[in-house]
Amino acid sequence: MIVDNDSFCGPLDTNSDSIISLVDLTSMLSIYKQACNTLEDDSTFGICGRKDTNNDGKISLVDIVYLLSKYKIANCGETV
Ligand SMILES: [Ca+2]
Ligand SMILES: [Ca+2]
Repeated sequence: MIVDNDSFCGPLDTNSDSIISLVDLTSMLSIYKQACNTLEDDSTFGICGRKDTNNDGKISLVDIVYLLSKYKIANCGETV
């Protein structure tokens, strides 16, 4: 899938505080069902990873369910 614009999906943790909260959920919902560019460097996403969690070039229910599975879990459950 080729997306011919600069609409990056971005990081799951949009405000980079290492925890998924309402602000991050709101950010994801704002691009729900939209195509977005997944060609970003993984290292730019932080500990919680990318918004497009299954890397299919769009934000769908799968990605939202993933976000909710990490909701309010410190460092997205990763060991730091
Ligand atoms: Ca956050
Ligand atoms: Ca996706």
